[in-house]
Amino acid sequence: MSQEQAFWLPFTANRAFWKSPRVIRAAHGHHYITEDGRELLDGFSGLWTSGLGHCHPKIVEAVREQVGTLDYGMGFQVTNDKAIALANEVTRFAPPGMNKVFFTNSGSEAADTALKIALAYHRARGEGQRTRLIGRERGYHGVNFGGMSVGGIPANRKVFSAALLPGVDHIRHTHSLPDMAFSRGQPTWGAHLADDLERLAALHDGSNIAAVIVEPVAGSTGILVPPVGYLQRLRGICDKYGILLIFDEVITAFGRIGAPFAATRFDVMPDIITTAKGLTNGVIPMGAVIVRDGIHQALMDGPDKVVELFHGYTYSGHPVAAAAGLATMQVYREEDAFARALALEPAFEEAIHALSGEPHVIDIRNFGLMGGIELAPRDGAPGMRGFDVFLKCFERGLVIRNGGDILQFSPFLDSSVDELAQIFDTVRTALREVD
Ligand code: PXG
Ligand code: PLP
Repeated sequence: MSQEQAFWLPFTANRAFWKSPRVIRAAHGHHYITEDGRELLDGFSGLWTSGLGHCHPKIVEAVREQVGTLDYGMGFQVTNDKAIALANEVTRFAPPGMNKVFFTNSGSEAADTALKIALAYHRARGEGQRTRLIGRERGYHGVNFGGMSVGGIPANRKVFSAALLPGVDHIRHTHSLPDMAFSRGQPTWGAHLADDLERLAALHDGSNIAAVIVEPVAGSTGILVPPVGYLQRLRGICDKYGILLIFDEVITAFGRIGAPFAATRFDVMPDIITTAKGLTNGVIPMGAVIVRDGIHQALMDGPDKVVELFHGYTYSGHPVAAAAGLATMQVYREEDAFARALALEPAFEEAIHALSGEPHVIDIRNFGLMGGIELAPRDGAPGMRGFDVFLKCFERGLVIRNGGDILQFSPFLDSSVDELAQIFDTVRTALREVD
């Protein structure tokens, strides 16, 4: 590509990228096709998005049909049939008592929407003093101002420091290499880290805290698996002080950890769930906020012709996205996709942990079909070794993702054991090649 290109890529080293661009032009099933005709195995299910595989015929057909029937419909004071149907379908998968769904277009918007709903809820109940929001170190809740503020990724916050929301604190993250390296599944050490919320409740008085938002399993910062008992303890502390618990399930929902939601798998019920990605199998952008009935009810209080929540997006409940979502929910059921993911988990765990002892590897962790391999950073160049492994894998026909020096894996819900072997054999070769 000799000509200067206009496209500015997100979360990408743009200048290095354009020196040797990686461009995909098609996909089918578990593979991508590049612009120069190479077939690549997708080891990341899109970007955690596409658990059912690319271009699933039933979802493709539903989108085709919908775009020729209702391309867009006004979403404020009017709606469309597909948005109504999808909200109902989503609640069939959601934990009991969580029967109201607000649509957004991304996980970032879902995070900001959830925080606003939390504030509105407390105010509607006469607890308008509950304004403080609590996130967690190493949390990722997207890149909009709310999500960035409760998020705990230093690089995402640094440049925007002065514009972060006021009144936000963070509890400690749950990862500790000395205490849990090479754990399989949930580490047994670390439930006490939830008590950090007690510290903030004491400091600010719990009655001033609106909500705590956490990823049940943190994804973007390298698969941080909650210690046994940690999420239960967090729930208990929230109950003690009347703090809402928000689970950001943008990654963990819809089969990624072998269940409809992490709430189901861990049997810990949040008050609000945010999701996106697997909601439409990544086919059309869409996110959602699912709330406990009582939260919605508290806001349905004033005169009935007055808007209850001054919030929404032009594309909230977009009919084509909703049609993709409906087809996705149907395929999850027909293919028994969450049970298949759960059944694949032991093979995935074996395959990823077989890389312990390979060069540079200082930790391997997994839960559901989420896996991370942490590499020792190069002296003075953090992240570069991970990036080089990503590039080597790409050259060898495999797409993975590196978050700095942590390699991340997100196979399809119906990946085969052979594909898992191909993924980790390629990574092994790459690890032996990089310095
Ligand atoms: N919350 C969580 C838990 C996420 O994982 C978002 C919110 C934001 O969603 P949108 O749709 O606005 O991107 C995410 C997104 C990675 C990676 O490398 C993960 C995400 C995005 C980009 C990279 O793991 N997750
Ligand atoms: N900016 C302007 C000028 C707008 O008119 C709108 C929506 O009408 C927005 C931003 C928000 O866009 P969206 O609803 O797609 O988030």
